[in-house]
Amino acid sequence: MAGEYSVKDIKVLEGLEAVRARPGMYIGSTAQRGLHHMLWEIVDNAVDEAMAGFADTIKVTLNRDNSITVDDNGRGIPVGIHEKLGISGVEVVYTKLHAGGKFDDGSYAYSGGLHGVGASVVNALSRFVIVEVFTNGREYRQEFHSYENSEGKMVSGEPKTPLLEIGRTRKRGTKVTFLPDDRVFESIVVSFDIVSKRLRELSYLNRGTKFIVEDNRSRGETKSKEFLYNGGICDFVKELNIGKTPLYPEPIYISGSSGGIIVEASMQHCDDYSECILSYVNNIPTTEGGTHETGFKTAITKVLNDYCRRVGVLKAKDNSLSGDDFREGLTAVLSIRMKNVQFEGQTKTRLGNTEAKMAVEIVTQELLSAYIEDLKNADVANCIADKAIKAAKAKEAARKAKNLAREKSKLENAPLVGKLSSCTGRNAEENELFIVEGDSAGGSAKQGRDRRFQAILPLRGKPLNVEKKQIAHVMQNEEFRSIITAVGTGIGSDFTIGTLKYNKVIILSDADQDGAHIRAILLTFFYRYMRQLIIDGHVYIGMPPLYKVQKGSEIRYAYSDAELSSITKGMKGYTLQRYKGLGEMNPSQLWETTMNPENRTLIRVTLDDIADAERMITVLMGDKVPPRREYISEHADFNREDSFSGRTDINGGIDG
Ligand code: TSJ
Repeated sequence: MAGEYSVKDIKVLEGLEAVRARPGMYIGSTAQRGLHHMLWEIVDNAVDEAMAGFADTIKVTLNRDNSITVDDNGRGIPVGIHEKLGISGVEVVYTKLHAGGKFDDGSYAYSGGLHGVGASVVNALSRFVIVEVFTNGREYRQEFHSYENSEGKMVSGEPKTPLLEIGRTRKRGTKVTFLPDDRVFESIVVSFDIVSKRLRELSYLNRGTKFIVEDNRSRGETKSKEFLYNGGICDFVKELNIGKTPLYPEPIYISGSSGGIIVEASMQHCDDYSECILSYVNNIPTTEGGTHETGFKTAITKVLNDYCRRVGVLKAKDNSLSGDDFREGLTAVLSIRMKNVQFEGQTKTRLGNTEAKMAVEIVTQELLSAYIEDLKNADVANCIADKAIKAAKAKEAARKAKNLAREKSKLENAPLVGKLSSCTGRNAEENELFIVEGDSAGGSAKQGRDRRFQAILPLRGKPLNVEKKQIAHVMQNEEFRSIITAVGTGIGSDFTIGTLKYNKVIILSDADQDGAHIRAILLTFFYRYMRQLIIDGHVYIGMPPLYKVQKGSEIRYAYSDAELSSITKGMKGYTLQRYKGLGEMNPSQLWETTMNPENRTLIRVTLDDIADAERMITVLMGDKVPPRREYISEHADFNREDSFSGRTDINGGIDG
């Protein structure tokens, strides 16, 4: 069998060896993200089949040996011999770099993969891949493997068998099982939660396709979840609005295409003041937005201003309302499909294609206008117009209040940030702002810090819960005023990252429920009013120790219960102090354990998943009790790990 493959596969295998040599180039990283990326590459192929209308069920199975099976009930990867390459379709997909299951540029060009690298990369980075195809009453199977040969050289993604006809079957579809290579990845254990979240998102974005995840890894019990939304992105919007009060019962839905770009959007306003637009290109979240989102917003502003003028809510002499006014309280999901996607931005999650702006603007303008102008929808249109007028008035009132405050502070010549202890250094790149819970901890932090680059802003008591508050209200709040002034960027539509005064903004609160609440309020504030600060990775959570272990003159600190037991294991005659708050540490202890860049641990707050963050924030910080109770009873466990999952959903990662 070996001889049969040797000649024609030489080139192919060289290709896959390149993937082995530099996996990061193909899947981003070899950490958890990269591992899951492998799975998404495979799932994307099945999603393509569903989008083409040939499959309606996709299942991901997590197996005991850490291998993963993905199957669909579509037409099956073509088993015929590829005309030019002389090998089966299955083998093309798995051994040709960039073949990725797309045989021509026709109906399959919309597939997702972040890098779009395809199944061959997954093959190159797996110990084995087994492909089973069920089609035309027959079952086929081919295996691939990666191994170290007798000369100690890695052979990657080599066919172990040819494509074999196994027998007869009544099934239809493709089934792929692969074992990520533990010689490549830091860990090969896939997260059930991450898979569930992504499949749920995919099921919203691909209406009518059932996604199943099944976890068979723990002995005796199988965990599984199923996602199927016949309402597609409208169901998504409804779900995001759980815990809020919609102004009209059904989300607006539009779907059309222009210039070969398929556009789909759903939107619904609620009685609160936040704006949440989730956008996707080819099922990939565009966290940083981009051209499609711009086109969407432009069209909404235009259509709704036109409506307001036509019905006389705006008179000839009135200025048009701003986009912000129409987006106050708006939840929307925008999903487009297009070819040759270009990503830009800090995290490569902003769409750059200019043609996308045009297409979305044209489709949205036409279809939203048809919806709004339809007499059947007069109530909806009036609700939106009403809401926008109120928003504009509130903004005007806020502007006046702000000017007043500015005049006043000019008069008194009092700096707004009375409590801030700034640092002496002027290099924003190096500077850090610690927002510290409580005056006493604030005092310790001031004495303990390195004043050359660390500034301290103590917070007295609990800050205002900004969720459900209008921006004007937030700006009148003294605590937030001092934060806004200290950070230097401005907020909301005035935000500019260029004037940021600190590279790191670090939240330092106690390791108890109150501390978790304060942290949640502050994160909500940054998420709602300075989101870019989070997206660009400037927001951190400081981690004070939970315990001090002292034996004689030797002192050690433990940051978790696990660390405490490992420190005290076998130790005799020590004293243990549990820190209930930051205030219990003296300045030098606080510096040593929590502020000194040499020793401290910071958690960087990241925003992978806006849908998730939105859900968590409205549920935890909003004013409706039942959903909050539900969420807390699902997640509550106020131990260390979990008080940190207060920041999660806005997901964290450790940074030295
Ligand atoms: F690529 C892959 F191996 F990763 C993979 C492909 C993995 C999984 C789970 C599913 C698939 C897959 C591919 N499912 N369905 C298909 N369909 C095709 O490849 C296909 C079938 C028929 C035709 C046709 O034109 O007749 C075209 C294609 C692309």
